[in-house]
Amino acid sequence: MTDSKHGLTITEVRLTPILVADPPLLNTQGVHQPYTPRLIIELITEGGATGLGETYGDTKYLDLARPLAAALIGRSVTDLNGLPALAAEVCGDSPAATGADAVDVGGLRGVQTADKLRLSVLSGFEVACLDAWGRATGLPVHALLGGKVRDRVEYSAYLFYRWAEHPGGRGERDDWGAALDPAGVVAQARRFADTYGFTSFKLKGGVFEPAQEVAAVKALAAAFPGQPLRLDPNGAWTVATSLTVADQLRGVLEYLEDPASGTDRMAEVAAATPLPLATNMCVTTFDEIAGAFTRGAVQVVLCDHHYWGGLRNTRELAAVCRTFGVGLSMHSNTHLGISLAAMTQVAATVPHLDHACDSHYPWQTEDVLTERLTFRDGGLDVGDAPGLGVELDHERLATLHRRWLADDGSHRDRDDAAAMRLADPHWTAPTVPRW
Ligand code: GKR
Ligand code: MG
Repeated sequence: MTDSKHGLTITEVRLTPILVADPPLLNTQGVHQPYTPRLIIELITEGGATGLGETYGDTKYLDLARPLAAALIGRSVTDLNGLPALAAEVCGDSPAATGADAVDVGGLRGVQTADKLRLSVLSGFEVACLDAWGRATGLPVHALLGGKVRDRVEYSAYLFYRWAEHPGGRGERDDWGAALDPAGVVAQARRFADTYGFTSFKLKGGVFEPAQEVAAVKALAAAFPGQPLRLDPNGAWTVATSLTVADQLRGVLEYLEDPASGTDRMAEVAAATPLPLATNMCVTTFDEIAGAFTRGAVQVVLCDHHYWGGLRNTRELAAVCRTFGVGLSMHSNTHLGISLAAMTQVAATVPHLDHACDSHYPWQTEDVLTERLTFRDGGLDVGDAPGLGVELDHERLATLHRRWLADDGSHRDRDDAAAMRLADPHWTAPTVPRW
C-alpha cells in the first residue's frame, strides 16, 4: 500500500551496520567481545520524514535486512500488518533464512529458526516505520500504539560478573574494574544505584558455581534490604541445581530467571518451587506460549521486541500473558538508544507491566544519538515528542560504521565463546547444563 496523499510512502531505506564498544561482561557462553554488531535503519518518506530503527547487526541479520529494505520502497509506513508477509516473501529463500532452521545460537539457547531471525530483523523496520509515521504526524510512537498508560518506565540495574578489561587489553577501556565475587557485585550495584537511581537488580549468573552466585545475591539482599532482586544463569543449571538455588533464595528473589533451559526443565522446576520463574529463553515466540503456559512453566515472560517482531507484537504478547495470569517485563541484550526509546514507548502502553525492565544500555558508552537517554530515579520519562523522540548523530554513526568496515571479520558476528577462548583456549560454550 502506498500513501502519497499523506506523504507516508517510503522512498529510501538506509542500512548502516556498526560496531559498538562492549565491556568484558561474563555469561554462561563466554564473555562479550570488545565490539558488538548492531544495524541502524533509516527510512525516509515522500514527505521527508525519517524513521529510525535498530536491531542485531550480525551477518545473518544483514542478509535478511537488505532484501527487506529494498522491498519497502513504495510502501506506506502505516502498512505494518503487511510487514510479516512481505518479510516472508522477500527473505524466505535467502541463504540466511533457509539455513537458519539449524543455526545453533549457543547450546542451551537452542536453535534459531528462520521465523525467529526474520522477526528480529522485521522488528527494526517496524520501529522505523512507527518513528517515521510519528514524526510525519507530530505524534509520539506510544500514541500510535493507542496511548501511554504511564509517564515513566522503571528499569533494573543489570549486574554482570566482569573483568576489568578484555583479554590482551583489546577494545575500549572503562573505569568499572573487575566484579568477580560478592563484594564486587555489590560495589557494581551500588554504583548503578548511585548513578541512575535503580532500585531493583538483576545479576547475570551461570558464570560461577551456583553457591558463589547465591552468596552474591545474598550480599545484594543485605546491601539493599527489601529491594527486588533477580538471578539469571541463562539455563546453565540442571533441574536439581535449580531447585536447590530456588530453595536457598526463596524470599530473597522476586523471580528466578531461566534457571534451566527449555520448557520441559522449566516446568519441572516450577512444579516443585513456589519461587516464580521468568524467561526470555523458553518463550520467545507465539508458538511457544501454549506449551509453556498450560504447563505452568513460567510465571513471568520477559519480552524483547526484537525477538517478538516489534512493538505491536509486544502488546499482543502482553494481552496473552494477562489472559493467562502470567506477568510481563522486558529482556535486553546489548543495544543502543534507538532500541531503548522503542522499549520505553511500548512499555508505556502496556497496562500490566509487572516488574522493572532490563536494559544493557548503561554498559554501552557509545551511541548513535545526538543526546543519550538518561536514567533518572531508576527509570525513563515517557516523552510526547514526535516518533521515538530521539535524533541520529550522523557523524557518530559514520564513525561506528567505519569501525565495522575496518574490522577483519572477528567482530561482525557476536561470538562470546570465541572471545573467551582468548583467555582460556580450551573453552567451549556448554551445550548441556553446567551445574
Ligand atoms: O549479554 O551476556 C549477555 C546476556 O546474557 C544476554 O545475552 C541475554 O540475552 O541478557 C540476556 C538475558 O537476560 O538472558
Ligand atoms: Mg535472561
